[in-house]
Amino acid sequence: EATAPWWRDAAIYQIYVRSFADGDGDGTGDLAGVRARLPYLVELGVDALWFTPWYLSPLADGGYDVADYRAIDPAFGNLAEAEKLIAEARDLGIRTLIDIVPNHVSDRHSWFEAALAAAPGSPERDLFHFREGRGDHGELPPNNWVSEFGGTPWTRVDDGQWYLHLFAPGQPDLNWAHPAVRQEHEDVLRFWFERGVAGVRIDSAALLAKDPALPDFAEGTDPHPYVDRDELHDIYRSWRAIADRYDGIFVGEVWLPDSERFARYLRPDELHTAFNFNFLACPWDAGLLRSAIDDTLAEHAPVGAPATWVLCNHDVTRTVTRYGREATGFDFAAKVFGTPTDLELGTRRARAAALLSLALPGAVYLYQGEELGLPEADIPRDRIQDPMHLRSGGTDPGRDGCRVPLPWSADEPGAGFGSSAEPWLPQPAGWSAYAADGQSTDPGSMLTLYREALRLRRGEPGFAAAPGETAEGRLDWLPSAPGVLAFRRTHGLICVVNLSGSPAQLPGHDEILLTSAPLEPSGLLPDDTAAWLRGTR
Ligand code: TEU
Repeated sequence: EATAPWWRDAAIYQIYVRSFADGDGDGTGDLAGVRARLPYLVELGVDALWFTPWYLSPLADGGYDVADYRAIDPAFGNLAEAEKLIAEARDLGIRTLIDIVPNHVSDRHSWFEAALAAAPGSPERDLFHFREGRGDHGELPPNNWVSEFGGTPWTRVDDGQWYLHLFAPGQPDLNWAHPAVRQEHEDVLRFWFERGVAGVRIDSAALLAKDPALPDFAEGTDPHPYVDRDELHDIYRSWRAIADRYDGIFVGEVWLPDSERFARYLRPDELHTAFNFNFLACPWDAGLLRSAIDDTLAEHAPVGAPATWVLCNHDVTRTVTRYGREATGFDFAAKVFGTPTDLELGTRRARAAALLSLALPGAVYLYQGEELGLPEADIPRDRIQDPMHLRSGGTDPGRDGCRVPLPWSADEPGAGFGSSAEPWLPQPAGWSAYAADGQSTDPGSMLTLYREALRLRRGEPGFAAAPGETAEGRLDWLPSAPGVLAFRRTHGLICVVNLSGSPAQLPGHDEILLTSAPLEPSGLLPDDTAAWLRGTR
């Protein structure tokens, strides 16, 4: 009998290496730090680790600016150590996913350095998008596109040509119409699969292909000059053939408003899974959450792919801070200095959201520090490193507030991040209160809740699929009071989340497995909390 594919219902832990744990005491997280904390990850109960880029990089965008896809940044370790880490994790039953950044390279990548040294029109320049500018003297950017980090995505070089970078100037976009670009990335995939990785997250997966004319963009232009172009599917079909040889999987960062277009990437000959972030972007509202869940399941069902559920990642506001803000009108990604938050409320909702996301059918991604209930940190302006900060003239604090070095032990300098060296980003006052060591012995902590939930998710038959179903099984909504979400998983587990504003009745006669907060004395489920029950089959 064939075993169910592991990735359909895996719990995958996202490691932002620079901020996870510092093994060599220089204030920057590294592979030695991760290796030392593998027992923690085993105890947490995750199936796989996804490492954000760990390659050689000048860190102009936290490592999403890669100078060499086959080398580990010396700040993090070296290749031999990465191989050891992959093997050690594998021995502990934990798989490794890496992050491939195909849309762009670092301006310190040898290809780009060669392109700069070469003349306009040279084969070296052809690997990128170099163009003449507009205006009488070529002094204007070649088109009207806007960078993800604000302003024009074009930078002019000494000889007067401009190069395209959808992100920071230190991230020149590759020309995916060039066969050498395809060849190189296929080699890089093989390189890492050969080293034992089980899967690959594909960064900005819908942006690689560009209209070769690089025309101006106008709202409604179809096809879009650089989003979700048909050429991408051919690229991912070649990638899939490589992955299949190693039993490797893909998770694409493919966020498209059109669910049919999204689903086109999820095919037996393309990507296994993808992120759509509708769940992450959803405010704390029962009706909206239910629609986000239903829409996500509905877009995956026809193509037979499992959904992925994400509450937080290295690009967005930490969950407790997000949910502690007014449920109406917040933008999950846009960050504003000093936006007030109610951390007590946010933490209650984040605990409930943890039980909700871990009960949904599909794979779940857990961003480091979420299991500690870390809030978004306010980073002093002069310490911000994220290029996103430059968008809108520095009024946006960027994404560093969710990338602060983790607190491991309350009584050590830097909250136990690794040494007495100052962590690369400042930890806010009170960070030690979130330390993993204190939480691990506290039955009421966020860490204990995550451990319990992940343990049940692995072992509880209520999560299991029925015969003939895919590994992740099914979800059926149960009748419930307004503002209460209640659903049943294939083999009986029931999840109830109360967003009604007042205590709610639990379905009768079911054994309670886990709650995100104590029940009311009357046996009611408090507002903004969740429960898992063992239902009848
Ligand atoms: O993000 C891609 C992406 O679409 C981002 O612009 C995202 O919309 C933004 O961070 C707001 O949430 C990926 C990585 O996750 C991000 O960290 C990188 O900066 C980016 O690619 C460039 O590689």
